[in-house]
Amino acid sequence: MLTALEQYDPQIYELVRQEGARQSACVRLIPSENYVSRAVMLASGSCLTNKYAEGYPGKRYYEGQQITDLIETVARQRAKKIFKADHANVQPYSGSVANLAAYLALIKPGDTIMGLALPHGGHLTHGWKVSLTGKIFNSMQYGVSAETGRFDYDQIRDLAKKNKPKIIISGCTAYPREINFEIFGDIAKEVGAYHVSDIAHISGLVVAGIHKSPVPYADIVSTTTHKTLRGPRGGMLLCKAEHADKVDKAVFPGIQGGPHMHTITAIAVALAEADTPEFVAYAKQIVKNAKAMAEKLLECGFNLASGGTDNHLILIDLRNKNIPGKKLAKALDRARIETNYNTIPNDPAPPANPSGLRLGTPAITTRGMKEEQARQIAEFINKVAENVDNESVIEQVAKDVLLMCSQFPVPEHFIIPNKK
Ligand code: DSN
Repeated sequence: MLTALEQYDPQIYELVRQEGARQSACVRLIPSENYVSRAVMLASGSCLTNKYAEGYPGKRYYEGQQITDLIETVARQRAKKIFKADHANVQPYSGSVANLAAYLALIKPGDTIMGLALPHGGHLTHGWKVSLTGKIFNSMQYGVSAETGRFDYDQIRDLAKKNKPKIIISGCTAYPREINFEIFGDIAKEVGAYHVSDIAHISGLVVAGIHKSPVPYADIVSTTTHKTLRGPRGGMLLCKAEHADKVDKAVFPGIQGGPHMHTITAIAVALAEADTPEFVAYAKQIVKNAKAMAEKLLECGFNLASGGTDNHLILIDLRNKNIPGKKLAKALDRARIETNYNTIPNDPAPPANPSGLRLGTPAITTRGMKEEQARQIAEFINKVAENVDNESVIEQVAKDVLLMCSQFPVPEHFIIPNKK
């Protein structure tokens, strides 16, 4: 396939090659990113991209569905099996669309939803005001405790009793601690709300049994299929049997048209990969690496939101270091360490230049890095933070990172040969 690309469009081939080389020659710590397997990559780029399949297996609006029906059925069965769910919809184009579909399956525009505020680690689509979900629903937001950086479930319960939401959303994009989905489910029941749980970040940890699953405690569970789950970029909804029809109708025809069958094919592959002992070992190592990195960062004098991590991500509060998150993220990028600047709970700085830095270990763990490398990366981060205006030190760190990367090559399909 790459040869064809090179012959037909050398300009784009060269850019794809350069991006492959970039991803190979840096330490990627953005917690929502990963490296997918050769099998997932091939399925994503397969002939299934050519097929329209509006509808669901056995009930499509276009002909020629002999194979697509089989593929989507396999993907749904695999999702139901590994998440232990009654029903799975594998068609959402992304996590954002999946979340919107989950809400519209259960409630009407104008109804009240209650999710975690974006600056506290929630997602745009949990009702943040600039998102459609914050405009078409009456959105109330909860936060994390100012003292602990963790959820104060009593506070969330009080807020729910006061605001009487129709949906309570659990799940986060920048919360480093275990989430008690059972309590979220109880609170929702107490106030007569539905519980929608968005496990986009931790779904790989959930299927591996490293993080407790929300499936028994939520009406609908939403996830992306990449991140820790290590599949293609896509979304998925899991739900109890009673909501199956409403969920399917909300996705199609409610929000989407034709499903991306090439993505669904790759999701099916990723779900099979996640159903293996190797994946469980991978997920365990993600958390071990995050804990080792967090401990070393603490030793280096960094403050961490909530004081550490239970999962794949770390949120550094840089206020004691007096370095804006964006400045450090850019210096780290020059040192071949890829992170993202992020708000911290109750951040006094604006979101465009916040006080935090978000890190995660899914991608480095896929490369085979272990606790030793995680600690070493924390030391690199410290060195850059201490020399944020010193380009020669940053250049030296970049060389050290490159050496480390060469010792932990990315999956071989990622290396696109430079024939020049
Ligand atoms: N943008 C994703 C993340 O980085 O967490 C969430 O959708």
